[in-house]
Amino acid sequence: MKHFSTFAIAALLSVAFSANVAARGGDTPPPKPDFSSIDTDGDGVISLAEFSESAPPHGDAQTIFNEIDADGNGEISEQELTEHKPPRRAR
Ligand SMILES: [Ca+2]
Ligand SMILES: [Ca+2]
Repeated sequence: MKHFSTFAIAALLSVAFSANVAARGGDTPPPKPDFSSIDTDGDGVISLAEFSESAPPHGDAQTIFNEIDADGNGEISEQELTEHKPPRRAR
């Protein structure tokens, strides 16, 4: 029985590890919003409409948009997107 348990745990760990790797996409970092991919009309700024289409499903697009739009002019420039940092990861 002990032998079986060890095998079962090893199998479970193996599955969990594989799932974790698959979820993270291997060693590649998580996809970061790319300015050009959000700026779909290519005018150099991200409008709320463009942002809403590319925004993550969680959270309110307007709220997140306002956080990134540092100068509050209703458009996100590439600099504003680049300089915006999520609250977490603060060192
Ligand atoms: Ca645009
Ligand atoms: Ca702005």
